[in-house]
Amino acid sequence: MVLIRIPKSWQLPERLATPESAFVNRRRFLRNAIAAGLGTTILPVLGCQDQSNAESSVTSGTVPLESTLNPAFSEVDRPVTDESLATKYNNFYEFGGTKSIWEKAQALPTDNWKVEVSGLVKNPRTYDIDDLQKKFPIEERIYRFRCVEAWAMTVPWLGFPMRKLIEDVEPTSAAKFVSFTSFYDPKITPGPGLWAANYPWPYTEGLRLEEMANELAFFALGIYDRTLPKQNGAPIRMVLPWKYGFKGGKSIVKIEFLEKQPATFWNTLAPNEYGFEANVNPNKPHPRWSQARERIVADGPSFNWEVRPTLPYNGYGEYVAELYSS
Ligand SMILES: Nc1nc2c(c(=O)[nH]1)N[C@H]1C(S)=C(S)[C@@H](COP(=O)(O)O)O[C@H]1N2
Ligand SMILES: [Mo]
Repeated sequence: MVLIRIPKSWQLPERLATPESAFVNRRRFLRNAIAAGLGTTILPVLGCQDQSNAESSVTSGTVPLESTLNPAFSEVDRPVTDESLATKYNNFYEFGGTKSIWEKAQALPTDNWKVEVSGLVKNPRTYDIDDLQKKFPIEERIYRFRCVEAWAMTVPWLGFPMRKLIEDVEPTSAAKFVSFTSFYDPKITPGPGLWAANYPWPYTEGLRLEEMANELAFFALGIYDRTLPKQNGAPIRMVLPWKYGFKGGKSIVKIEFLEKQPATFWNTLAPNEYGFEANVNPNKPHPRWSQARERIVADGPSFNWEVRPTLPYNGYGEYVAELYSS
């Protein structure tokens, strides 16, 4: 089959404006520093900072990743989010409780990563990331992405369907649920601070086995034609586009096939706010806010972001509604 690749919005030349705006800001800062009489002393210091910034950019440690665009998921009803937004506006509580954690997340040690798959399977295995890349053809899928906080993005993910991993490890007939555990090391992942001292680390998520076997359920190894940036959950994270974003655990180290429904992070902390199922549903408000609408993450203050009606199952009902018919 021949795939004709249409350049995506984020590949078009106007994207080149992003580094330029960073440069303009730096110049403005320099001008202000000089106006404040700091010019001579601050200049050499700035030179050093420039270098360290280059070493820890939003895409530090990423490399290009080849993929084939899956024609079933080549576009959605809205533009792809700018890479510079998707890589700088994150939730990753291991590194803090704000959206601005991308620099702190650079501390995540991703070399020699292992993913242990165990529990009720015929072939328990420990994969490294190269194994996964070689074993499973890497597809690109453009999915809508909806956080329970009522903001949304559109992300070009690179990875493989979770179903491929199921076929490889062969769950036994006793397996009904799957638990997914994220990287955790209190020396490296400090969490959001003292107010969150009781958080049930490590971050865990869970699915019913049939949910994991659904066509949409995806393991991402990359975004925007490169391997995953650390703040986005390098080197492997879950993507479940019909569920709220918190179901998609980042930086997965362990996958366990189980008989019983596992405990999960947000559900343990606040069961009345974050259910185990957590399907996107405009008619089921969060106890503290409506889910009828969502805001599309964009440059500038959030009150200026486009507001759209929330779609049932985030627009993926044709794939997943039958999982919830009984
Ligand atoms: N390990 C871990 N995974 C996580 C989170 C987290 O805090 N820790 N946050 C979740 C939430 S609430 C969302 S919305 C998405 C955010 O993914 P992004 O930063 O790539 O947009 O990651 C999810 N996965
Ligand atoms: Mo979220």
